[in-house]
Amino acid sequence: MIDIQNIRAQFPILHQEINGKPLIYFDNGASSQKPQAVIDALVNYYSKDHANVHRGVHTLSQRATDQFEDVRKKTQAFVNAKHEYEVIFTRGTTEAINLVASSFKIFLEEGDEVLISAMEHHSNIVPWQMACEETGAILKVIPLDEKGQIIMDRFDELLTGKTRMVAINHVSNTLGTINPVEEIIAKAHKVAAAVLIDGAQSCPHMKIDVQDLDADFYCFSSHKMYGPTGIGVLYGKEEWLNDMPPYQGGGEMIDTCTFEDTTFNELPFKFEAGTPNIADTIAFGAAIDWMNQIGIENIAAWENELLDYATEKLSEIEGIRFIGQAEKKASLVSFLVGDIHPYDLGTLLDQLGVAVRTGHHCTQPLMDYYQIPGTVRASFAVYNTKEEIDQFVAALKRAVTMLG
Ligand code: 7TS
Repeated sequence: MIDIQNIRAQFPILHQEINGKPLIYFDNGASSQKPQAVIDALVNYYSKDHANVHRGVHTLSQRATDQFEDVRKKTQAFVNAKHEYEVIFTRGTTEAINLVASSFKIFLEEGDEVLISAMEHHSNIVPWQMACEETGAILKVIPLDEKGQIIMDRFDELLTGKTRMVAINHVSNTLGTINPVEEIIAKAHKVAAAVLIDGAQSCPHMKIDVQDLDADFYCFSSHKMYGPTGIGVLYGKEEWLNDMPPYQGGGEMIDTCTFEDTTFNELPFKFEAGTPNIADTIAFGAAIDWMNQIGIENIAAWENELLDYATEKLSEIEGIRFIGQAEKKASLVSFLVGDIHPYDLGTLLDQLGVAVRTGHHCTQPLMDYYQIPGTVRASFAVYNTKEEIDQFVAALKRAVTMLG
């Protein structure tokens, strides 16, 4: 069991009023708030330990390097990667996917196929479109059923000997659907296709074991996991990462460099050109410690309770239409009410102190698929409460009355 009041007390930002009302923060899918431990880690690092990493003999540089590399070990343990050097630090999920899509091009030839699903975030669509455009490979889209789940029979048909890559989100940021990635990975491997899992919305909410899943690549962002912005992770299997060319050139990623020729550094440094985001990486380590201390199973259990409670309470609202009703869902509700525009609902909710996201959630093709302009999305984190959901539903009822 978790002590919700103790957890809330650790998030300074939550204790304020917005438009004269206590803040209810339900935009965790976009970015979660930060506990004091993470804020302190940033301040402590800059106050006491800052220097560039991997290059100085002096004490500060060694301290910074030790702390930075320690986070790689924590990340390795967090997702159960086999090797520490399979953890590549990036700016976030977006950069992690771009890195793979760019470097993986060497394995793509004209007529090869890349499979994505109809529920992908733009960051797991556009990099593949770019890679396909350059190589002549073909992007194919796995359709969804009316509940917002991948139609596995269609996936089975689309997966062929031509498929080189399957790129799928673990949890949809718009629908909340938890995809059967284990099954998808096992099937893809039977045709020797690689699988990239976009874990931006799963890592904050559930236990991830990349070895158990047998994922080739797994991408996630610190800022959705109670950590800072500007730092994320690409986990990649050693075999792939060794065969892939570097994404960017620069300092740190070389072994030897002359004007004629350059040889590349070993993993993970081959993929980490330039001075990394040291401070935010170290504070991300504090976020991992914080999540471990609460326990990812406890986080998941509480958020599932919030999800069930919110779904039940929202169902009372006349004219509500849930977008995304998968059997297995994580931590968010997306909906429309009657023909009220989601933007209008979001604006009124903000007046009432409730932060939700409205719009297409960077999944425009998915909105086109459902033929809707967007949704209102309430996404939960471990510090949210049932009382907040009650207040949110009451605020929504008021907003609907005013707009109806
Ligand atoms: N993939 C998914 C499934 C996401 O939800 C997001 C961000 C990204 C990738 C990109 O992550 P980034 O950290 O690199 O930006 N999703 C959202 C959202 O739902 N609202 O704002 C950002």
